[in-house]
Amino acid sequence: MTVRATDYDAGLNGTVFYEIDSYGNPPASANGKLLFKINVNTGLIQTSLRNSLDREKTSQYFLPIVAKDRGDEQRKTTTTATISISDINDQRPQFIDVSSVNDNLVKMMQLFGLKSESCG
Ligand SMILES: [Ca+2]
Ligand SMILES: [Ca+2]
Repeated sequence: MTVRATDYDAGLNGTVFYEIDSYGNPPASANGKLLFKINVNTGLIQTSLRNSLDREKTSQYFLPIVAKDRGDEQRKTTTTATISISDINDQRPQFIDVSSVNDNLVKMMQLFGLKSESCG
């Protein structure tokens, strides 16, 4: 994923670079390391830690990004990139508790049995 910002000023005043906005509470791991990094020049967003993302735990992240120019009186704009984690097939099918399903079936059959007795 790549973010782009344009700046119509000339020269350094219009030269844009990108940073993760540390004031915007960017997503981090339990030990405080940022989960994402951004290429200063291209705006390319990548994960910074291997195997740190799990769609089954968090399927979406909001990454605060700031674009700055290199002018003397630097101007900047912040935005939030929404990052959706795509699924990998890392889970096996799991049976839900079979015995309790049977229990419920038995209870339901008993209920129906009672009803038909009281009707007839
Ligand atoms: Ca500018
Ligand atoms: Ca999965």
